Amino acid sequence: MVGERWTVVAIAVAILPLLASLKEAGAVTDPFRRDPGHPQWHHGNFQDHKDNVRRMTHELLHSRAQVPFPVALEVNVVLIGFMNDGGYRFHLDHDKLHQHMKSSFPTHRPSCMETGEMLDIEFDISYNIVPVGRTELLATEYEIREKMVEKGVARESEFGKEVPCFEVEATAVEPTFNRLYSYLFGLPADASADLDPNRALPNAIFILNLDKARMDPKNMTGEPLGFDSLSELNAEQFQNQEAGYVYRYRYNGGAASQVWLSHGRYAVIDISAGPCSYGRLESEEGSVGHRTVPRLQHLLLPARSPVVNPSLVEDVFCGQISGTIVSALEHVIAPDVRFETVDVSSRLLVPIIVLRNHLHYSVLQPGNNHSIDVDAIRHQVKGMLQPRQEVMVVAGIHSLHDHERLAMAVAKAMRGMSTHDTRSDGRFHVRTLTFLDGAVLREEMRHSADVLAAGILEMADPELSTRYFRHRQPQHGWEEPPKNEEGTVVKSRQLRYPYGKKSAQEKDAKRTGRDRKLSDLVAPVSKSHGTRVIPVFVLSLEGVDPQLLMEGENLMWVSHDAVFVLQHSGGPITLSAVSETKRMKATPNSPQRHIIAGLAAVVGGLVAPYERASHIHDRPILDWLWASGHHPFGPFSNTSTVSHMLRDTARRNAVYARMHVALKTIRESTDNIQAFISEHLRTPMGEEVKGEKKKNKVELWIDKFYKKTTALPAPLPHEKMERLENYLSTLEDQLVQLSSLLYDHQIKDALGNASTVMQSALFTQDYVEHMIASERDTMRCCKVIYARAVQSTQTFLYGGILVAGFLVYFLVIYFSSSER
Ligand SMILES: *[C@@H]1O[C@H](CO)[C@@H](O)[C@H](O)[C@H]1NC(C)=O
Ligand SMILES: *[C@@H]1O[C@H](CO)[C@@H](O)[C@H](O)[C@H]1NC(C)=O
Ligand SMILES: *[C@@H]1O[C@H](CO)[C@@H](O)[C@H](O)[C@H]1NC(C)=O
Ligand SMILES: CC(=O)N[C@H]1CO[C@H](CO)[C@@H](O)[C@@H]1O
Repeated sequence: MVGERWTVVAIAVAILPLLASLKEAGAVTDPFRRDPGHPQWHHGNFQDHKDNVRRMTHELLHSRAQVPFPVALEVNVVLIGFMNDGGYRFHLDHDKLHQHMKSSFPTHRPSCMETGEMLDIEFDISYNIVPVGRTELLATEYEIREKMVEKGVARESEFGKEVPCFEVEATAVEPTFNRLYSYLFGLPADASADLDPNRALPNAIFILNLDKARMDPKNMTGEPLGFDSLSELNAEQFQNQEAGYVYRYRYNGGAASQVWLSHGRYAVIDISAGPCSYGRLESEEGSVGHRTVPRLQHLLLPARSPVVNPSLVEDVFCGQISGTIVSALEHVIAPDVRFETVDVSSRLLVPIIVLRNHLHYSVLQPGNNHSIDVDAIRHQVKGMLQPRQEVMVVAGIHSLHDHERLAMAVAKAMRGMSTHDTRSDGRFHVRTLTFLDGAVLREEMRHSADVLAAGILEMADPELSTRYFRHRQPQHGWEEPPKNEEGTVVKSRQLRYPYGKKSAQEKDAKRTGRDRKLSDLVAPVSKSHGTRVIPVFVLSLEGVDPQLLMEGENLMWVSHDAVFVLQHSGGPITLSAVSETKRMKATPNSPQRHIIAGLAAVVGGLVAPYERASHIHDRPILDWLWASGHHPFGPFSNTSTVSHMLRDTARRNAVYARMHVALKTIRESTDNIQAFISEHLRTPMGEEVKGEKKKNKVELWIDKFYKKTTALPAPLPHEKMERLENYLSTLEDQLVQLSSLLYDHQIKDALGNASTVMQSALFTQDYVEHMIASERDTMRCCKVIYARAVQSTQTFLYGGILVAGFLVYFLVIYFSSSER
């Protein structure tokens, strides 16, 4: 009996490993599973960039050449279906793509959208090209096929025949891509939802080349595909790779596209989907057409020349796809910055001020189409905040009738615009559209924002109100409200020059701001220290033109300090934005998405992924390719949240803004020193002493004096120069460290360090100014010594030459006269 039992146990022990090994055999075809020994994704080493970063940083600090601060950035390009296993069994050599990207787009310098200036930052991009295996390819194809829904017909190409069209809801296939992302980068399954700003999470661009014949939804077997479907194609199958249908993605019901930005930290480019076309009517700018994203069909099955050279096709495709990758980099991974705001406040107050001209409904009441979800807004803003910053979102309703000035402002801001339409009967028709001018609104509202916001906060929580606002009661009836109110607020240090010239409005506002204050409403209030207030004005209007929009066919308008959103119950408004053959519609009833978009721009400094400042055109230009996806901007999106990729960008923007200010300050200081020295140091001929030209960089005097590479006497004491030089070399170390932190996505630490750098730059500026002022004083009383010092070396030489000249002159005179 006992023996029998032992045999059973022994058999069980023998069978268990067998079962386990069977399970493992099954796991080979199990996609997205990392087995032990799976090659680990390798986050490149900062050491590879360090020398370059240090060299550029040194140059930046020690020369007057406009060298930007280098920030190393790693981009992962994931290739799916490019190893003779995807559509057309096409092969793309990942080394070739790597070389191509590295040589054609090694650096990128973002700009500030508002000023049009380039930031003092340059991305030094390193590419990781990651090919994906067949198991994952088949699994992805299977998942996408499962989610295809038939939606009418579409044209295969510009003039092609009409074929059935299938649509894929991108949010439905997103979990598959999330798994792929976690699998590739060795992260836990829910990594993309991680909110920790200090976690190093990679950015990725997925490029898909799927086999449309294999995933043909007209031929549903309902079974996952096996490896046998990866076999070589015969000529007929090759010709038939488009499989007589078209599929497209829609992100949460937005415009149909073949590229989209996900909720996580990746973007997707599917070259086998589409073709799609979207853009704006009557505008040649940035429209997406059938050839915007490369298609293998055009390369491998050209209509005219039937013979194609495979390696040539690979080269051409490499060039084309790199263009698409660059567009993703410029628009979603390393985009421009909307406003150059340096926000060092510890608290952020977002009062949502609803101004309505009716009593029909309240947009703050939940459960309606027009409702504003304040919690969701708070959550989104939190995602873009800097570490250790806290946010308070409050909402309140005011009646526009109670605030005459604001009502007048709204009336003043209405503008007319005539457009031309062709009606369905072919007749030409002129229409007048009304829109609200945001700049006019802002001008009027900015003075009332504090007062209204304080009122709302008072209602919500009186205790918090005293923390954010200090009520100042004039002690006597005649006492003016304090003049230094603006001084108590942490100001964002920035210049507002819309592309060069300062707006007259801005100046005007400064001048007349105080006397227009709405002091008649509530007792004067002032914001307390360390609070940044971003008012969101929601204009809930009834009885207006049902087609009323704001500028630029939008329902939202932002300036660097306020957000304006329009809400009315007019019908869907037809826009000039077109997706395929349909014009997009704006629903002015639901303000939620527009509020989030506005706050993303002001709080996070995010630009819409279809905009970019262009220095060739000297204005922002549009490119609609990335207009679809997980972001709240523009007519083609239908999402009220901000993706993790853009949230990261928002946090990085804060670091960049600080760096920009710090570097600008340092540059100004060194320029000041340089100017001071040039003023006092002249050659005996009265010319300024010029630095030696060394391959387009000018060495600074401070460097020369410090290193004693010049014999000239320094007008500034050596110990002071030494202190400055020490400061510059510490700064150099700090900057290199900062670049390293940014490379590793350690945004929290980077922000802390950037603040330190900015502060010390500001202190140094003060120090330099002080030093120059005191030295100027010294110079004034010691003029003689200074003059003598200059004479000491060069003037002796010139004097010697002069004496020699006279001697020769006299000799000549003497001899010529003695001959007589
Ligand atoms: C459907 O799929 C089967 C097997 O995968 C294949 O043999 C057949 O040719 C396909 N039919 C069409 C119309 O694509
Ligand atoms: C847009 O998004 C909302 C909310 O997620 C959804 O209810 C609506 O159906 C979407 N629109 C379209 C056209 O799918
Ligand atoms: C929201 O709008 C849709 C269509 O525009 C309508 O069918 C639905 O009843 C509305 N919901 C509410 C709660 O008003
Ligand atoms: C100058 C400075 O603040 N350096 C800090 C940058 O961040 C790292 C990591 O948090 C600190 O260790 C440094 O002291």
